[in-house]
Amino acid sequence: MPTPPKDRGTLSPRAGEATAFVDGDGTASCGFGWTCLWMDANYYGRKYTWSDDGSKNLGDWGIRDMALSTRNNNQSGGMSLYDWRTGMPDPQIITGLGGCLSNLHNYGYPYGGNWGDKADELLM
Ligand SMILES: [Ca+2]
Repeated sequence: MPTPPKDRGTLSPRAGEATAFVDGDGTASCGFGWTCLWMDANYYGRKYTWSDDGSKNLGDWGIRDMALSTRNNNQSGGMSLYDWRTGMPDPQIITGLGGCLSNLHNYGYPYGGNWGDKADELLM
């Protein structure tokens, strides 16, 4: 499994931030100022939320290669998911401000296949 690129994925879990998860209820609910990931498509499965901008190594939360739905309700800017590749550019998929992606299986991956269960890093 590729390791984090230099100076990326440096923000570790903090108290009060995404240290617990809830089960998604099938709606893209994500509070203002927050960015949310669900482990199943269509906003089901375990839901993780973050409010602090920065780069997060999803492995620190035990959810590397697991995300399937996204919602970006942060206060400003896009949210990127990265798949770390060794010796190749790291592909990214962006969820625009106020936007959501219901099923990453539906988004083509640059090296073939789709984005389902690939994200290693969240940058917000
Ligand atoms: Ca990956």
